[in-house]
Amino acid sequence: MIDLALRSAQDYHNAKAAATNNSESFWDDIANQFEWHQKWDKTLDYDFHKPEVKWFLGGKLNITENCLDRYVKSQPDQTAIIFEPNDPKEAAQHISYKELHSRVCRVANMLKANGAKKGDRICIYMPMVPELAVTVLACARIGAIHSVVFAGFSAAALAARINDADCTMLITADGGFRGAKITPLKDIADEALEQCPTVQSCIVLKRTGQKVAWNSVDIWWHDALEKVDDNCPAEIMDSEDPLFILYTSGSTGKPKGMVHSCGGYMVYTAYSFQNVFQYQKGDVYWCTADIGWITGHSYIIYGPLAVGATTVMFEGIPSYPDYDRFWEVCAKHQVNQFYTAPTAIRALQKHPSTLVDKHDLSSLKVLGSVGEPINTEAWHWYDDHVGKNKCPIVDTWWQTETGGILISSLAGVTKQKPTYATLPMPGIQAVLLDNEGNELEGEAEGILAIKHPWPSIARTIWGDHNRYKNVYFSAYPGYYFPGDGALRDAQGNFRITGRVDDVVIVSGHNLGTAPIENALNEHPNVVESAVVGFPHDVKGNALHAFVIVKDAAEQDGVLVSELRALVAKTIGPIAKPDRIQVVSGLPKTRSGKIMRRILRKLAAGEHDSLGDISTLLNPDVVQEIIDMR
Ligand code: 7RM
Repeated sequence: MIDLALRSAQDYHNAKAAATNNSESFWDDIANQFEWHQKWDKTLDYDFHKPEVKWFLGGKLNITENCLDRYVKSQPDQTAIIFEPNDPKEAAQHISYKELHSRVCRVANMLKANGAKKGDRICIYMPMVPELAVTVLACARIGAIHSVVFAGFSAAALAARINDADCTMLITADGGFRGAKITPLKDIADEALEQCPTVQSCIVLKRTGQKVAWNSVDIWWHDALEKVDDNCPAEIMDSEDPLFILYTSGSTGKPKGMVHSCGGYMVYTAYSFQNVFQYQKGDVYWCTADIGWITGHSYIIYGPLAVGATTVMFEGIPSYPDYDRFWEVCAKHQVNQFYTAPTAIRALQKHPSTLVDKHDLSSLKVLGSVGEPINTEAWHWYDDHVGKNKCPIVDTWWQTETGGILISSLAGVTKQKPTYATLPMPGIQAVLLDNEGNELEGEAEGILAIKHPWPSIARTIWGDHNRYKNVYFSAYPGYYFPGDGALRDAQGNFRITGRVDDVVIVSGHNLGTAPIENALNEHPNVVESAVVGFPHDVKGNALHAFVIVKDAAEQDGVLVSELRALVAKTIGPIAKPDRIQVVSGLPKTRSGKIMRRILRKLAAGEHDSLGDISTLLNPDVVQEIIDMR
């Protein structure tokens, strides 16, 4: 293993001081622990006004040599990936570093044999099976730029992403298992490819065994693999060469293809993984995200493998075959670090806690949260029932654009504070700004911004550098602007309050919708809520709350008055929602983020201009909400 570890609060403070005083020599020392074919001649070149960021300029490397070859030498038989299938009756797989290296090299040769080369864009639309991780790494092996599209997206969404990057190859599967359902990936891919003239070959993995249509571009994975061996020297990449593109939704309909580069991304994901989760050799680490999201890229594949860890890949869903699957898998594989999202915690929290308590979770040492602010109730449930009050919880704030975790406690090393992401990582200069862009000091609430680059910041938006500039660097010149609001306590801990675009001005008062949701969520019968503004004759805007309840039998009238009183008590009468609507679900993205844009339209009665809702996790609830009003 390489030694990147911060083991005490003192280590953290020293690292932070070193990174602030001389960021370049700080990152040099860390980057020096990786394997480079050629050392960089300049550590950092940046100008946030242009904007341009480059790290380890002139450095040559291949990230897969750092994730694989290095550990084939030092720990060939150590498990790299534990694969837990959707169906608990199917055997789990333990893939060693040696085996993973061999599989990656073979698939890399398969890609090459079918025409792929350095710099090509390859779209990956696959279920959460080991071949997905292998394909991602195989692209990196040959210097092709991978663009993973979450296997729950529609044909239209897939086609838009393939075309945006002019991908020449698609890797997919016949189908994917998800709980009791099968996603017909090949059918969806076929429909998408009707609109994708640049795709010359489509390699299809057999997973479900279902019948699929066959076209001239199609090649079976197993046939193509038979023709190649596993000897594949790594392509030598420039530190700043793109490693991958990953699409993230923007405020307009068109998704943004965030581009990450080889050197900086490797250094930062490894460093942050090691220190946030305090991973120790031999530990079993499980991140429940899908590889279709940045969390899966950085903290299932690259970060863990770059430090020689054992990482669990789970094909299924938390509710299948029952609502205790997460805990069953934790016990089965003796998981030490468990990393999930608040939306999953809240969903599981609705079910009897005996489902958690019946499993032996004594292997757990660290719990993590990512994706949205974690509300107080969910934080404590996680702490009490899953961690048994013995596991530090790391609330990790970051984005697709940041590549890695920017604000989080370091498990057991720096102090945690419920619902606070806490302190910036060493090298991350997080500040709070007022609306005019002035930096706020001490205890304050404002707009979160980052002053100095870190190695894994996205370098551009694929094909649209101007949009990159406008979205992230124009609102507050000289800063990276993530679009989130935050508050800071007297000790410097940050609490992310939500997207700054989720602020509603009611009768001239700026109201963040997140604190109102937190207040609503305190009610014992509320599982989840979302609050949005809608136009109001008198107040300018008024608030509409959508709430999901545990017990639908409770009288709506009683509940509504209790909720209004609760908000008045917690925040103030001004924050009382005008409307409170009980719903069975909230429209969410596939990664579990509430689509407030759609709720705003629903609250405003603009049912006809909802835009494309087909990429939602649950498009049906939209109609349900309309019908119930
Ligand atoms: C990793 C990921 C990014 C947005 C971000 C925030 C929200 C993520 C937290 C959080 C509060 C957290 N990437 N967010 N983590 N908010 N606390 N710990 O989710 O690109 O998909 O989303 O998610 O608003 O800007 S993402």
